Amino acid sequence: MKSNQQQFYKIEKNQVTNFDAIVIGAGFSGLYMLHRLREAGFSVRVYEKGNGVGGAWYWSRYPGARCDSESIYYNYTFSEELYKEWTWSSRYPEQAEILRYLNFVADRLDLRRDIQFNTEIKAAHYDETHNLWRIDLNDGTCVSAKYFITGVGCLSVNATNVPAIKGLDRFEGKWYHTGAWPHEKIDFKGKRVGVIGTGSSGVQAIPVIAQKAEHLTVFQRTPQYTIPARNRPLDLEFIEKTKENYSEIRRQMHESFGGFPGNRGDHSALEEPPEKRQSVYEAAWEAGGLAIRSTYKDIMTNETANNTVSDFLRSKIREIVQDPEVRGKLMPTYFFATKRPVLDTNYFETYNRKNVTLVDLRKSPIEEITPKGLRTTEAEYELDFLVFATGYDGVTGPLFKIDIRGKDGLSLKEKWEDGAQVKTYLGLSTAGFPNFFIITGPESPSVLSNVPVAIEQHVEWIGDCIQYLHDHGVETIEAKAEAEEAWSIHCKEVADSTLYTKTDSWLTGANIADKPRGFPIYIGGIGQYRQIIDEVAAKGYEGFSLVTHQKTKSYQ
Ligand code: N01
Repeated sequence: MKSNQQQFYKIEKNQVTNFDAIVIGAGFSGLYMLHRLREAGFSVRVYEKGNGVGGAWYWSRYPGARCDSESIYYNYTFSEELYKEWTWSSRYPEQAEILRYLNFVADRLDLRRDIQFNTEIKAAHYDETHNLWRIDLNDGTCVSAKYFITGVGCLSVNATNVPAIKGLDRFEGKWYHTGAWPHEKIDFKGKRVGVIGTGSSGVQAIPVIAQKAEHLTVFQRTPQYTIPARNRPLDLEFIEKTKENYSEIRRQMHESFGGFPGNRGDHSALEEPPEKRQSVYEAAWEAGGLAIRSTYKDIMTNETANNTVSDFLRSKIREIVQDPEVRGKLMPTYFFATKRPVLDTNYFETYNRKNVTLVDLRKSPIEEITPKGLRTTEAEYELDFLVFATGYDGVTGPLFKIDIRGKDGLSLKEKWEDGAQVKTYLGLSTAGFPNFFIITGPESPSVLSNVPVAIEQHVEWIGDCIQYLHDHGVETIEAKAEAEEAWSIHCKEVADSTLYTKTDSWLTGANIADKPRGFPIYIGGIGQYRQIIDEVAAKGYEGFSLVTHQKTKSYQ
């Protein structure tokens, strides 16, 4: 089904219905996947629910939304030209700027002509007779493709977590979820606002809303460690230097542990004299950002080592927050960074404001949402606006929103949920689902790395794989069950050798009732992961079944 090299389809709605590849989502993943396959001459169609490109950055427009990867690393690196044409304005890019960047990429690479916006993929079923994926869209259209590729990401608007709290339907005020924020401006001026949740989204939104609202009530279930972002404008000299060093920066990003250049600590926090360790943590706190996590090699693997940095961060909360009772409520107890670490701008300082109240939900849980506000076991809080910063059904949630079925009608949800464990081969594919690829899928580095780097790895691997299949006359590629079993065991062993699995979080699935617990992220490092997947490809896609020259009926 391969089209001529460089010959692109002009696609009008309903005109062409069979493609070499169909991709879901026009975020970082889908845009690059489209470009990569189209450049190789394949016909590709991207379906996107939103009315524009951007993926999560199209939807997450909440106040204060900003990425916590530094901007100069939060972009594509596959094209030197593209890299050099774009200039970030500040150390951490705000949501609107990331959206502008992705629009710039879409325009620059002329991607929109192969993206159908305002369209959701409802179902994708593998048709074994024709070796095709049949895909149902929300407008009733059915399309098909040889390859089906998801670029839905791990955190999607389709999988926002709005807790089932009694009474929400009777609330007379307005409510919003941070991950599905309205596109029109919400004016908090003079309003009584409640925010539930103190993860990355809540920590960013709370200080900004507090500046506008008449009164802000924060409903906190788990206190959070956060580190100052120390955001600042980037100066021209720095930007020019970055652009000059493009090749070296790209190399370091791709070979590193987390997708960022920079060294990781090579010795134990416990080998360091306490005064020296304190000064290392102070320097990291002053510099801002996530580097504190990498100051010593055992912060994420040794409880005592982790306690040294957790204690340090608690001491900072004590220094910043004035009211002793509020300070007590804000003191986190879990191992630092075993929930996804968070960066902030004036988060703890916000609790010194007179118009901010902190409610400790562990002491007084939510009973119900009332027409006028929210009632805990201790009090009722009257609210005009209620903001759910309550996160997502992460990693598998976005995939399970689509009825994906492989061979013998097996559904992805049934396979992974009934087996009580996600199983993938390399986080890229799963047995029983031929010609199906998952960009930043479960059991790949994804959300515990600098995500655009993880995306580039996957897109390039998938692009090369599809080219290989075409060149070698391969009809189908499918992960072998034993290869995926071994990969899943390996991922689990790596996770269990760290402290991550000791804390309940959205990473373990603990935030969603009845979700099977696990840790579906490969945390062996992005550089190491690249070596593994590249070696698999170099060995002719070891661990996959490749079927060639199979007679298939053409699909009408
Ligand atoms: O969601 P979260 P998020 N009652 O799941 C609480 C990425 N991201 O949207 O910890 C009361 O982290 C929950 O409490 P607890 C990033 O990967 C990146 O903030 O479960 N509270 C927690 O406090 C991030 O990790 C950026 O006890 C409830 C909060 O809600 C991921 O998205 C910015 C509750 C949810 O925190 C998700 O972050 C934003 C309930 N029923 C997001 N249910 C940047 O790059 C949940 N909570 C900066």
